[in-house]
Amino acid sequence: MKTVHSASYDILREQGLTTIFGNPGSNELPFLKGFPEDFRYILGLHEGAVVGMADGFALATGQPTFVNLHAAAGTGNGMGALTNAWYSHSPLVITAGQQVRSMIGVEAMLANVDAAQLPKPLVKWSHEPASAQDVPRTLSQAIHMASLAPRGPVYVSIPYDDWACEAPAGVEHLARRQVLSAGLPSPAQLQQLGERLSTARNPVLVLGPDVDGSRSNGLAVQLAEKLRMPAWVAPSASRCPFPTRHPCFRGVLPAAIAGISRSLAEHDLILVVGAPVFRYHQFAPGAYLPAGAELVHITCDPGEAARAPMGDALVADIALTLEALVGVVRQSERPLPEALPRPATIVEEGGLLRPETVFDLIDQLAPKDTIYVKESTSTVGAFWQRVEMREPGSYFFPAAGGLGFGLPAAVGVQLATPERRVVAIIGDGSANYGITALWTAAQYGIPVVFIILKNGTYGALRWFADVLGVSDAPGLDVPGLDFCAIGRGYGVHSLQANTAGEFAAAFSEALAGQRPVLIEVPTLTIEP
Ligand code: TZD
Ligand code: CA
Repeated sequence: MKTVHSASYDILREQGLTTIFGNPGSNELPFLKGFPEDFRYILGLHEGAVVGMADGFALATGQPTFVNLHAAAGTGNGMGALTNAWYSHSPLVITAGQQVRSMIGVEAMLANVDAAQLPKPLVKWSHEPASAQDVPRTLSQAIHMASLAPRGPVYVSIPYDDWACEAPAGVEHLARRQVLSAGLPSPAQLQQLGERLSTARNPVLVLGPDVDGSRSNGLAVQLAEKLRMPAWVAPSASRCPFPTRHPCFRGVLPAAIAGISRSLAEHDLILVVGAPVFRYHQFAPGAYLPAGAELVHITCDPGEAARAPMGDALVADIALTLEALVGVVRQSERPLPEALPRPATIVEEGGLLRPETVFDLIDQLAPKDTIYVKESTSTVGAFWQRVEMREPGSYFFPAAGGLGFGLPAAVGVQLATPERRVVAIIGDGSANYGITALWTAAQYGIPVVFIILKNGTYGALRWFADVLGVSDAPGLDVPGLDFCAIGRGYGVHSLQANTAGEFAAAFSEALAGQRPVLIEVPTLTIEP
């Protein structure tokens, strides 16, 4: 007899979901029974860390990634992390164990009452199959739903008495299904857009995370070079879509309405690719666009296209569309933009190190293809200025600003990308939300270099408090944390660095080894 259990594992195997991120409970044990040898289970000690690690893995591989959580409580613990997965189009297939079917109605312990409702609105699709026989097909649907554009997390609740049931006849067809999408604009749409770009007087490119997500960074460079236009990163950047020392590179746009208009003044055509228009943050009202400017938006996400407050939009595959556009636009005669000046080296005055100095040392010492996972909110601007990123997939930041992504995601990205080194740059505030991922790094030998910038405060909130005129808010400082002791407690080799020399030595030692290392660096607070 073929069971629901074996049919489901066949589907996961054929579809390439053989790494399972999870934290188990009794409802999940029947699923984990007879765990196949060609699968690997990555245990996280808290579901926020489980989903964060899976998110990093999914973003780095671009593939649907399987998560197994415990009932309602485990799902709830993971939901903060889903805010980021939702906005980063991360294809997470999240499953949770449910009580046996006959015990859900009486609300026995661990019954996930109204399970499909629980993770909404942070998933694309959520379901509890109506019968055991429909579990394999539901998992197949979940994988394809997560993978189709716009990608995103999905959720399936599975009663634990389903796994031992007999699978329906014909179930083997599910494992081999291919569900593909095609998304090239029509020739007429491409011609029209190409003409609009070729005849613009002063066009500008604004690139978002889905350019990096579709590995189209090189195509964005070709388009910028052909049209000789500057390239900005869309506000609230969660990935790096363009090489940061290219002459066309202009930096990350501010996340405010007025600030964007100011930064893009003088341009007559703004081409936004692979980002929402726009992911604003601080409220600074003003004109949405500079005077006289038009905006064209290419996105894989109909929701992004429809909700934008201005501009025209084209919903299409990012990579195919950029490739086609490079072909149809005419080579511009304008001079190539001039590269941004490099920021001056900071003169340290003794006392606490400045984050800029740490970043300069990282830029000097790290391999050029290093992957950075960043979650220190007050140092984002300094980081983008000072650390070169060249390759696709070089930068990950929480896409919804939900803290607890960085530390676990770094572990997931490193697991997915053993051939490149992952350096996680995490604030002393942020580190606490996902700290248990240190244990997973230590136990599975995942060699992330964790750099904890310890300024003793929620630095970005101090800046925000000034912006909002709040001078007396409680709860903005985090003194008394010893990350070396915490790191050792979770089994991670941990070092403290108080000076530039000590940091260079610790970072070099970490890079030379093949195990996870935590470096705590006491730093000054700077403005974001
Ligand atoms: N909780 C969660 C889950 N996400 C959040 N974004 C916040 C709280 C609020 N928050 C921010 O938006 S930034 C920040 C908090 C608490 C401070 C982070 O402190 P840090 O970084 O030490 O990581 P900086 O460099 O000191 O700002
Ligand atoms: Ca801090």
